[in-house]
Amino acid sequence: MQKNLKKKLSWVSTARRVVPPVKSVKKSKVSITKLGQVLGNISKEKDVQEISNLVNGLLDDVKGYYNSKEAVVRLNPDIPTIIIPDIHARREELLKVLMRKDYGKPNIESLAEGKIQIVQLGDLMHSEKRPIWTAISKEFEETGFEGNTPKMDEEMTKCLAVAAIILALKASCPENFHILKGNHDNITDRTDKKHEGNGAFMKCTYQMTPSGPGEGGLVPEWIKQKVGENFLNKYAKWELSLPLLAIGRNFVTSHSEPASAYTLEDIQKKKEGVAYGLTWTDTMKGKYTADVLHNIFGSGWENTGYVSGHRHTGDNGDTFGKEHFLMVNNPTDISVVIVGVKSTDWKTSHMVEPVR
Ligand SMILES: [Mn+2]
Repeated sequence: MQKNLKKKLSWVSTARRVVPPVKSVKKSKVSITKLGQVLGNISKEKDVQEISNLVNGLLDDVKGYYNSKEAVVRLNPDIPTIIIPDIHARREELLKVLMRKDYGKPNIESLAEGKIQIVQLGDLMHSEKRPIWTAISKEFEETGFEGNTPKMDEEMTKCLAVAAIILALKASCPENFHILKGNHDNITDRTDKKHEGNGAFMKCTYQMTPSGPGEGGLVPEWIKQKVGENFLNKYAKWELSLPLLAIGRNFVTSHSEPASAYTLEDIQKKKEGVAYGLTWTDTMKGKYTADVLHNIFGSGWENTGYVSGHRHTGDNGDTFGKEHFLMVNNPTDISVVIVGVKSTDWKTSHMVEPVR
């Protein structure tokens, strides 16, 4: 690996020049074409070492934008918002969202020009396809992830590419691009429900390897072998610094629906259980969403809406018959929620768009 390191690092430094360090970036000076090219390269890149180096550098670039005590993002009320729910390693689908022209030009260009903002609801990793994890579990049983691991390399290339795209967007457009923590944003597969909101998981692996690690545990095993423990800990620290909720002009959004009638203060102070209750909540069909909207918007809450991802829905999301709650997480294509600024009424200001 050492002999190729110089060559690999030169690729990274080229990419890093194109996605400039955040401190020198001004919105108007971001080269959109070049940013687009870098994102295109990331989407095709196959070399795990190069991508992890890129992610490693980008984690440094975004450091100044995160403070683990800030759980709430206040969005710009004057520009439209695109909400992108769970990604789960779907890098091509994510790029389709960025290249779509919802406001006359590619969304990534509108984003960098400050004309729109994007909120991504977390869950970057773990493909949600059982056959992939069956093959990876077998690979782990046979190799312990030492030597060649083509199946897990393929999965992790996609996961790390998604992370690189998200981090590059944050580094280039820090004021207009936001990511909230999802329950899968737990790269070490830790369990600390009370404070971190983290829980270990296996969704696609349990039937195959009842005794082995789930996909949550396979990821850190692979990273320790192929990338290193420093990277693992650095990435985990970033995940824990992610905010939990974003407040727009007439909506709020979090990874999962709220598990309780949280107040703004509960969320801002990350009171015990809040991180878990905004990232892991199983389908309660919007039981507490109206309470949270009321707590945040006061008497005007009836014109507002709550958007979450997390549980699978069809193309157009699911309202469970509730006007003020929209759950969107289309497991095939990514469906996005677009909230315009022409109307102040939630019902007429948003739409759900499957991206194909
Ligand atoms: Mn989730």
